[in-house]
Amino acid sequence: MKKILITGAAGDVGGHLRRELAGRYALRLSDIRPIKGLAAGEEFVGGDCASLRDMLRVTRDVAAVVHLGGFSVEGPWEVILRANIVGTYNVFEAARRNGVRRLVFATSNHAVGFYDRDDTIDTRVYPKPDSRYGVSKVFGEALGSLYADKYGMEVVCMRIGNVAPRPVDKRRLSTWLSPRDLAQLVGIAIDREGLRFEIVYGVSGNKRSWYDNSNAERLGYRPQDDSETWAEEVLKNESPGADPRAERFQGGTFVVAEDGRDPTRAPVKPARPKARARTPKRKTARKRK
Ligand code: 15L
Repeated sequence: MKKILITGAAGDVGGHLRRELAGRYALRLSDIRPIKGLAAGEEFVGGDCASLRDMLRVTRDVAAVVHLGGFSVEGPWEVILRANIVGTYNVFEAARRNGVRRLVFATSNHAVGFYDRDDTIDTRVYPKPDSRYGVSKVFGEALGSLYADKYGMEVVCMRIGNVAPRPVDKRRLSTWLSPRDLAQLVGIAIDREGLRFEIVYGVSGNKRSWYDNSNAERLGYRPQDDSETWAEEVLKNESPGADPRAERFQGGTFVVAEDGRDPTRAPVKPARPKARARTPKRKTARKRK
């Protein structure tokens, strides 16, 4: 059984992938956060993508890397720089030095989020990132191209839409990727012979898709799911968006977002401040008389 490294394995997409790929590959899971409750066939090797040293340790003796790690939404530049620019470089470079030929890079629909919702785009369009996060994904794709051409690595960049058990809103009816379609696409990206550099859209066979995913189909991808199954229910619950730019462009609220949370999710209630722990008074040493 091939041993596959998944970086960022503690995240949502990592969770789906672990479940779907169980029994197909031996999985080495890596994340900056610890992962408890390992299943059979899984091992955990902790590490921070921003450390080349960590990545050299983590990428040793694996057949392929699936790089999901990094910051997964818009964020401050310093955060994106460290986690996604430096982090992605380290993963590619460590894999190269350890002789790992195959790398699957989780890029994002936000690499092309400033295309209009009326456009249908294929994988050869010029990138139009909608955020600093999107720019970091374009960087990763460019790095993949360099490592393929210069060092002979085999790289598949998967512009993931939104992985979830079902589409959650109108925009996601066009970008949804079901967990089993995700697994099918990742399986192709790991196992298909004769790849050099490929970009594919990580989306299910959605009727409302904005993507011409013929490159993925050429590689053998046959999605089993279509968001249309949930369209009626999703549209019934959809409330009109506040910003016309977010409605116009494929990237949705990422085109206007500035801070470091998933802007497409409902606002999180601010946590109530915890009662301050009382610090015990320091005993002052009595002066000797
Ligand atoms: C992404 O790239 C994010 O990682 C994810 O959190 C979602 O926001 C997704 O895009 C999306 O566009 O729905």
